Amino acid sequence: MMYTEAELFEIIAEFDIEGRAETIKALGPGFINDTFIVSTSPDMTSGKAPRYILQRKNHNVFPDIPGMMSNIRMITDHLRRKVTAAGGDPDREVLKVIRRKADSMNEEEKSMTAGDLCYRDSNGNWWAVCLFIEGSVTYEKADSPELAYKGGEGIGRFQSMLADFTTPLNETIKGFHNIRLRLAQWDDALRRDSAGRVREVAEEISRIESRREKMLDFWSLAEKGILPARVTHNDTKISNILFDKSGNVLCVIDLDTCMSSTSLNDFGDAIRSYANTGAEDDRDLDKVSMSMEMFRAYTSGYLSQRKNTLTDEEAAHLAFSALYITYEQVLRFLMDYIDGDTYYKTAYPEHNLVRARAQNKLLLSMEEQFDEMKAVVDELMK
Ligand code: GN1
Ligand code: MG
Repeated sequence: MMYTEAELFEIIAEFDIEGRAETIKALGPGFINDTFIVSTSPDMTSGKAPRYILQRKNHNVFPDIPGMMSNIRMITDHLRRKVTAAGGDPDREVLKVIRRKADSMNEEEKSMTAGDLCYRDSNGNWWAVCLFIEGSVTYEKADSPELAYKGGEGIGRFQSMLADFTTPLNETIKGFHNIRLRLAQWDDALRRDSAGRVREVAEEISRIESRREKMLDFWSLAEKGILPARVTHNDTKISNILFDKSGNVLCVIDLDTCMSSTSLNDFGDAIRSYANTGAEDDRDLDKVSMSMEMFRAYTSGYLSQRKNTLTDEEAAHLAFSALYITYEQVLRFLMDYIDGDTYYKTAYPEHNLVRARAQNKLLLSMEEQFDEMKAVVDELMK
């Protein structure tokens, strides 16, 4: 649903931002939420005019938005303590969530967990706000091994700072990276064939099926606790990381999917994004492959922070996690195509199919280089 500018101004007025909102503009290519950037008029005395990120959180995807905001509060509070203790600047190095104005909240909101961090409008849509970090840079693609190294280092640090976080987190999306559950959804989608597209994608379907058992075997390691559960971000693609001007990771954003799971998800998803020589939705499959150079760079940045804390089982499965998450992504894009494009935002009718094919090409390239990937991990673990 589209909101008018006037409605967006009413929504931002619910939040305790500094100054008066001046402009609100749509931002970025997120597949799930709607994102806006809000500028404010400069404060008369300080001259400061902070900007904010206003987001409509997709409640079809996230059934419990207050529960999700509660996770985000716990995680960012923890990170703020860590960054402050290390002498860093918590307003730049941690996502800062903005509260509601106390006097605009009703009794129900006041009694809700994290009711002070989100607003539900009269259409039933949920909104949240965070501070925009000035001077930060984002990338849709890693343009150099140096950047991939820094990205790996940043995710490694994020995981290290959260290593002693023990409060249970809400499961914001049930079984998010659980391939057993995804395959059950997949079986249902094939049976339903809602959009009548199953026949058209028979070849793509058989590729998913041929890898089913291998992927379930990996996931059973997480189910049995052989791979330990840790705080994970679950969406570590490069565009969810803010870098500073010198290419260091400032801060990890988009904390909506932070949950407890195997930390290998975050490694695998990052490789899926950083090491792809093409775009996630490339139509030109010749452009898509996994760059060994980027794989090595990201992995060395990551292991520079995590080498001494990963268990032997985690280290042994690091390389496979890239195949696992890429497979899951092929399945999710294809399943959404089969369902008639109900989950991901799409720019054109066959977008999800194009995405699935491009991710499948990436998966093939990873499979071809799998032995080498494992050898790189072993070498860097020494
Ligand atoms: C979605 O919203 P965005 O673009 O950060 C998705 C991820 C996928 C990604 C594919 C909640 O992330 O899981 O990997 O698209 N997020 C959710 O690019 O489903
Ligand atoms: Mg996301």
